[in-house]
Amino acid sequence: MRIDARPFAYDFDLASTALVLIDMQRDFIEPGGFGETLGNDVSLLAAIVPATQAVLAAWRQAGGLVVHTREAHRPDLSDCPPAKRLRGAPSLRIGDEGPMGRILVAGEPGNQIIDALAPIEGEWVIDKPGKGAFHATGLHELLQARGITHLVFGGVTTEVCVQTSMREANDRGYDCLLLEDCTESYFPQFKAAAVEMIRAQGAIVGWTATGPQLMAALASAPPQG
Ligand code: TIU
Repeated sequence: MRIDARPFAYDFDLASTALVLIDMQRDFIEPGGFGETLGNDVSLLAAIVPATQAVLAAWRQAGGLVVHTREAHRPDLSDCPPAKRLRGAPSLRIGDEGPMGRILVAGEPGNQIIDALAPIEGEWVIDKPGKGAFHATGLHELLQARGITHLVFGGVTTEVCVQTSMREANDRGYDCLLLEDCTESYFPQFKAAAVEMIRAQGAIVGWTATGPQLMAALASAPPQG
């Protein structure tokens, strides 16, 4: 399959490509979670939910692998370095009790993926203690075992967890595509800059395209199997 991406065409094969949705969690998208404790207007992020839902539905229909990630710490915070915890908002830090349970802690209501994009059976859910999806998760080994070479990214936030994950993936040899309308930042100027820096210098980190471009490619492909 081919997408007329930027800065040039992105070729991929469904069987060796995963859709990776980064941290579409209540903690970032809904009021009362980690994102808001950091002083952000979280309402900006909800805007990408319909476009992301459409892509997820099309990818599921095509039979592709879906990987969801969650930024999540163990309840004892043994996987949260003090350097990370102490740089949060002083009023409500990682592990503290917030309106949606303990902030950024696995199993808490706020840590769940939003209902609109909830994982279904057979999809991977990777809890990650860092910003990047490859740090301390075993994701690379899982993807290698499955023969995955290409990753299509969406999620939040563009310049933090999405870009970090794309850079980690790029260094591990994956061809990475970012869906611009399926990613968002609390800072529109940071999103714009991240998108530009990813595709600059001949796709130095990866390619960019839109959800409808991906869906058009899926629709034009011959049926699998
Ligand atoms: N603060 C911010 O923009 N993002 C994060 O802390 N985590 C993710 O991006 N998921």
